[in-house]
Amino acid sequence: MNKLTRRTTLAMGAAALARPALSQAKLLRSDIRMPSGQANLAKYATAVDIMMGLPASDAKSWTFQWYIHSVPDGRKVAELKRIYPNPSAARKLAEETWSTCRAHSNGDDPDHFLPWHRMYLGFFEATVRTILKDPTFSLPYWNYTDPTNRALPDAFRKKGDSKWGSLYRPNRNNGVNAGHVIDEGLSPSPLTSEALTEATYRPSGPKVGFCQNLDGSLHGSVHVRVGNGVGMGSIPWAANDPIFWLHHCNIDRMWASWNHNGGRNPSDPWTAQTFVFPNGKGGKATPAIGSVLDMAALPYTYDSFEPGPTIAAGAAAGPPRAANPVAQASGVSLGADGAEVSLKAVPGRKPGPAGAAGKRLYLRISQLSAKTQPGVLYDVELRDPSGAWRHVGYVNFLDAVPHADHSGMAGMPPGGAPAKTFSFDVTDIASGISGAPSVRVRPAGAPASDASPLVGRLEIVEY
Ligand SMILES: [Cu+2]
Repeated sequence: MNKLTRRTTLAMGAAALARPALSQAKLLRSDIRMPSGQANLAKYATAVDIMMGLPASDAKSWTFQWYIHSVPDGRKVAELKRIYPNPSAARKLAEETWSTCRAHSNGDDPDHFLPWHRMYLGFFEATVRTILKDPTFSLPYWNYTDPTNRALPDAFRKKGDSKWGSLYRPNRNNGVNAGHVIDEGLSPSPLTSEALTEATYRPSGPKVGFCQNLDGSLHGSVHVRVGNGVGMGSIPWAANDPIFWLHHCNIDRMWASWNHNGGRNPSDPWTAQTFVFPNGKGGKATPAIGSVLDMAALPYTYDSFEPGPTIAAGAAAGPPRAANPVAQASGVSLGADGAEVSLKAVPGRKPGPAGAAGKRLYLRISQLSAKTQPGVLYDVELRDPSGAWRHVGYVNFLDAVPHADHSGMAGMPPGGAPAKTFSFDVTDIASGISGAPSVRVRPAGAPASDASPLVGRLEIVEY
């Protein structure tokens, strides 16, 4: 699955950087392994160093940029008071923009994930250009879907290094800063581009759609495997790790790839929703979702897109059908070893055989919650008709831990469960199960003892 062909190297590497920056030329976001990516990575390390030295009251500072995603421990009000003792325009901008990540909290629309982070990245990139006085800077990306590229890039692991030290953070999981691959011990790897097979952006039938799939699976897995509960593994701390921006750059590239392959973004009134950001030049911007949906209209592109599958126009079209629940369980607490649960057949339904009349079966897992981050992925397995456990996929609790003062908190149910759902096609495994289907959810590693992870709902639906 290595997309870095020699052709791409030649076409997109040195040549792109050598080209003089014309005002209307698009900036090229490159793989960090390419010459252009390497050059931008060095600029990035310099910029992070400068940003970390700026006072937090400056919208160009590292802390301000991190706090846009989320101020940890519900301390937004306290931090506003500490950093801005007096009213000012800068304070107003902080009030408007801190803790405004609009996708990872209870009550948020999960479909905001991609456009909100695209804007966040774009204004961060503009901030770096301002700081470096370098209009040619573009964010590089870390492509961990390539199985040969799954160790945290070297530049982020050099503690105290005069050139790269700004990119180091201690709050990473065991082995990560020693260069172990972040999917070590996991088979199959969770770092796949499976989300690219989704036919729609939003949920459709039993499927969660491209945005939520990418968010929950690939995006969440990288967060959880890279950092601990005060690092990449926890939403309020994640953007303090410099790898955050290269991770999200790759996630943005996955979105651009899905569009490139024919996936269509929504075009209804949802696209009029606006968000607020510092614009990187001392002012403020309030872009609408619709302004970042079309790659052709954006000031950057990528050196390489993920190949297919091609999403045919109207792939998800057809008369609406019901997704019929076949078997369910609720309120499953995961102990130190996880849990094994036997789903109860929905009255009047029996869970198989499926596949008849073109029907498929999906295992849907939703309403996840936890007190703190368990710090591990969970392996989901389903027992097939022969009694063997078969791997279905991974789930994580990245955005299942409530964090105070985040947008959406007001409407959050007590102990709240976010709207995000994981959905796996289990037709091949579940077809032919005659009794109650058994599902096993087990931690891949030792979960934090105080996390109390809970899966609110598990169901198999026929569609
Ligand atoms: Cu993220």
